[in-house]
Amino acid sequence: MMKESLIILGVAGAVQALDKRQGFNQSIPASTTLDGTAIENPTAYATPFVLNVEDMWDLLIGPVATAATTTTVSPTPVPSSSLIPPPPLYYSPFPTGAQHPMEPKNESWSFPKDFWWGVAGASYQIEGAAKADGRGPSIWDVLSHRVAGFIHDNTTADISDNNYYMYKQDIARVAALGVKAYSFTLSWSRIMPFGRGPVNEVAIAHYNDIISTCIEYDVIPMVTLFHWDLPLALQDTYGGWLSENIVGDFVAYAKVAYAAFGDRVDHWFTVNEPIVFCNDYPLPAMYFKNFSIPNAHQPFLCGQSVLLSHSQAYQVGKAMMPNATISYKNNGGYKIPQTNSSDDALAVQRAWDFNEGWFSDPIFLTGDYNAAVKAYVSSFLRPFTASEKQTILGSADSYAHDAYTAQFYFAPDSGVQACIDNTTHPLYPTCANTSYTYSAQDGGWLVGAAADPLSPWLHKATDWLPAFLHYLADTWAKDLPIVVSEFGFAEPFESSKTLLQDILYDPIRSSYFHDYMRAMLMAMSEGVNVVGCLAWSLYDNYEWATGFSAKFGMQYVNFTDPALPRYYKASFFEYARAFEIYQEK
Ligand code: GBH
Repeated sequence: MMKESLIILGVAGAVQALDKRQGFNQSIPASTTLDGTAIENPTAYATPFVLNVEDMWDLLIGPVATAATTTTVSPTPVPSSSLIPPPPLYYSPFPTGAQHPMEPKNESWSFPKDFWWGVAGASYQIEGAAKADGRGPSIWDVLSHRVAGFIHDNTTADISDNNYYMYKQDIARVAALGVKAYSFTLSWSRIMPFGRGPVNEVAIAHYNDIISTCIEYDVIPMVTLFHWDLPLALQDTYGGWLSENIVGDFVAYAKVAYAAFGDRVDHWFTVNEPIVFCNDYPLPAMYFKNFSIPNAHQPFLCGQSVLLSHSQAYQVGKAMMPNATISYKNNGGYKIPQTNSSDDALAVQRAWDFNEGWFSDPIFLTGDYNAAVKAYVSSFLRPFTASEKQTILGSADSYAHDAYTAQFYFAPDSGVQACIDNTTHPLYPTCANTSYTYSAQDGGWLVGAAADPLSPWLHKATDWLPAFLHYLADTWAKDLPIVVSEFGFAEPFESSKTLLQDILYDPIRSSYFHDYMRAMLMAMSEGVNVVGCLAWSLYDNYEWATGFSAKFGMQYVNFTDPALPRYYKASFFEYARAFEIYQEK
């Protein structure tokens, strides 16, 4: 246990923490002393409380559930009966057998021999073992335990897939289907319980064993340093990503990870989807220390810290591991103009500028923000120095994109320019409207089959993938390889299915993977250099604010059985089959 490190909370955080546990009644107004003298600046007073990691759990999170299994499970061999693929979804004019229909093969498509196809998961979503072996709390432990109404089904990821103890089985099961790569995230607050300071050697040993197990099964380990589970201590000490203080802490954490795992891990991602976690600011009021930064500025302060942190962690990583591939994960759907009007084209451009371009323009093109973002942020963000720009530019070895879907974009009713000129417009500053349907003139149909209603952003829009990949290549990747670092689908209403065999036969997710792989092959045959892809996700897991109610797994996990058994879904076989058919041997 980490006793040696101190966390000093400001008045608000500590009082609030005590308040929650003990029902303290703050009858003394914060702005007066006991003898009634007015205090000029009450926040200048800090508590002398010292919290160790156990205190943080007790005061700031509360009781945590533990799994039925809390020791590392040895893998059991996957029975060969579990490896029989399902009957196919597609009618074939010349079926050659129940399990192996003839698939018309396009002979001009192929995945090169060294193309790596894999599966991905992320620390908070899969690990469970929330308090085990000295892990410190992250902001997601607060969001799931404390923030009323934040999680759709009121669940936490205290146990989730119990991957912390079951990883050997998990790796054996993906290896049994021929998967070549497994992408997982380190939990920052396992490795450094307070995000900075002491390193937890038990956590290092744990991830070392995950990596060794991958190698034992001939699966390439790929590591993400940060997938949203920010150590709570960093949020409550200085505002987490809102403060540039995080840069030094992130780089120090990255160094610890590179030093521990860099001899066996060649593929690194620094941060997952900064557009998403930066737009999560401001965090819910009253549950985190409030640093009085205007709400509208917070995502961009976070973005600034991310660009500095990522780029420095990239440079340090390349110095320590010259042969490694280091990048970060972008995200966002393909943006289709809803009509061919010039204002819709402008809306599409601004949507790219304020989303992917916010990070990708500095990193891949110029070292600095694009003109649209710059016009907005220059009144409240300090400019990057020349040397920071130099560090940022070129700080990625591949263009990694979480490319799930596509949407239509169009101009606000008042037009794009009127929105740019009106800071109170609801779409300001991006000034782009978005829709999942074609225009009324084009029939008004949905862009493609809808995923689960709890993932309303997601549709099967695989027809647009070739255009999407060309766009990423032409705009940002240029000569660098492209990695599709996440893609996947939430089968509609899967959580209301009750029969095991019904759950395992997931037709829309299967057709998503079927068509996605062929769309990717088409783009590759046209010259787009995709070197690998990672399907989301290896199994059902904690879908953030949706809890366990939307499912992205290619394996079902029975969360009501304490043993948490895993089962392959049909879609996993569909994904694997694309490589049986198309990958060069
Ligand atoms: C990925 O993000 C995440 O990396 C992964 O952790 C997650 O499990 C997976 O997707 C599946 O969701 O509901 O309209 O506010 C994908 C990009 C960006 C998609 C944020 C959902 C919220 C849109 N995500 N977005 S909305």
